[in-house]
Amino acid sequence: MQNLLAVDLGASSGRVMRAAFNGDTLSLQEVRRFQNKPLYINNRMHWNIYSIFQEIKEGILDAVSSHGAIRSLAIDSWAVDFGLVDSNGHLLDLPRHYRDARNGKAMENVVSQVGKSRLFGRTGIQLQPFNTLYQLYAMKQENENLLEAADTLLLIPDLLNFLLTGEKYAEFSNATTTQFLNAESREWDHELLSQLQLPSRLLPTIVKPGTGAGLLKDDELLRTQLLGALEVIHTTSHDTASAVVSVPSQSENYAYISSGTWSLVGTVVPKPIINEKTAAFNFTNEGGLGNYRLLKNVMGLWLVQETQRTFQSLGEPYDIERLVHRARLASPFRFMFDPDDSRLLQPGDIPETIRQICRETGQRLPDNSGSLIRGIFESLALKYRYALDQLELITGERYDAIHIIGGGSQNQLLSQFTANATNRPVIVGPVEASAMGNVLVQLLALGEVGSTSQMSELVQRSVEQVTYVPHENGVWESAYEKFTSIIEAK
Ligand code: ADP
Ligand code: LRH
Repeated sequence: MQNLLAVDLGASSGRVMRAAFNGDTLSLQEVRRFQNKPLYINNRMHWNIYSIFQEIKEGILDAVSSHGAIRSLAIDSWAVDFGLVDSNGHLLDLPRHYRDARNGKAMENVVSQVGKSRLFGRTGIQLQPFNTLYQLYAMKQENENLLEAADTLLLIPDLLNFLLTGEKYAEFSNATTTQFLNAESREWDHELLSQLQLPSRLLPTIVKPGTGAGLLKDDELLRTQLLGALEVIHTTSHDTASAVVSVPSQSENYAYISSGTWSLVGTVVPKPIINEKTAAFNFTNEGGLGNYRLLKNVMGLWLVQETQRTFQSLGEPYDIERLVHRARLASPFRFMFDPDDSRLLQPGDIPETIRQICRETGQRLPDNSGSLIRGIFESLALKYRYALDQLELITGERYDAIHIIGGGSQNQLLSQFTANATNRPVIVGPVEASAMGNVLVQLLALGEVGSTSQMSELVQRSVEQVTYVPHENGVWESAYEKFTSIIEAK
């Protein structure tokens, strides 16, 4: 039996997972879970990276004390965000949170200088205000000193690897999400950056997922004898990349929804698809383990997380299971809205914004918490269908089943709605998809598995899968017609 550790950092929570691999199956146990909340300083929205680092270290110690020696460790996290390190290896400022309001304006400026089609054509990445490119541009406008003092830009998992090992690299899968990696050369796009007068001198060497990141050097951790020579590995360090590695499908002909704070709806393709359709639908091509994820970001369960925060501030702290239960009891299709309305991206009073959208579109308002949550789930499921239709138009394929993976795959009501809205069977699991994929790539790096098909066989042997069969097709078809007319009328 071998012990490996996956550190998986999502925008809503981080966890340290212990994986036990016996040569035939893989099981995951949560060793430590912690909330990941933005830290506001003078109205700027940051990530508390020091607190995250502390949690990771404590998680490693917890794992060693409960499970003994650990063979390797890898970190994956949400995409696009970064820290700057100076030439002495000191972190400059706390990384900014991708939902910080400053990015929208920066994207407008960059688009006006470079043009949408050149930006997409060179990178294959969808235009989203929070991409590293726009964040870097916003930083230059806001505080150029910081960029001048910096020596290296490290995305979150690369930064944490650096804090653990002293080594500075950029792992490929996450690097693609910056929107300044050239899709053709697979190297940093120096030309694009210099057009915007952004410093490409900050960018470290790109490494492939499944390669060594260095040995743990942290003195405090190494005082634990069992951590002798712990190898840190570059997994597919973008959490979505790791999640998709864990899809238990033998063929590559499937659609997935990686469901957590975001819902990433897509498929895998051998190389980026950069054409007029992908540009028009604003699909993205993110790098994976020997393939690309052609996908669309849908706003996801962020809508419910933020609604829970609003309820909490009103003294009504509902947990997700209770909300799903209430939604199940509410009446169907009271209202519907585009979950990707840009007003919903930033933290705020989401229930009120949804009511506002209902007023604008002449619909009934949600009449209680169950009805609000049901409308969110129905609108998400309908938006998944919308993205799936676009995906099929791009690839010319028909996907016979949809795999839902990640924390949101525990939401039985949303899984059923997704099956209904798409009229496809929905297969759910694994729940801890990013951690599972993270470990699979470690096993590949260690030579314990030899191919991606062996990896998905391993997941199939290790994880229980449940299938939801579509129901009420007629009702959902008419709901979808209404939905498309509402979201396309904007
Ligand atoms: P991320 O890593 O993007 O922060 P996760 O993959 O951890 O997100 O998914 C978090 C979401 O999963 C929660 O916001 C919640 O909606 C959903 N979830 C978690 N537990 C449950 C549950 N028991 N039942 C239904 N949904 C759940
Ligand atoms: C999901 C995710 C997603 C990105 C977003 C910033 O956690 O990594 O793939 O688009 O966060």
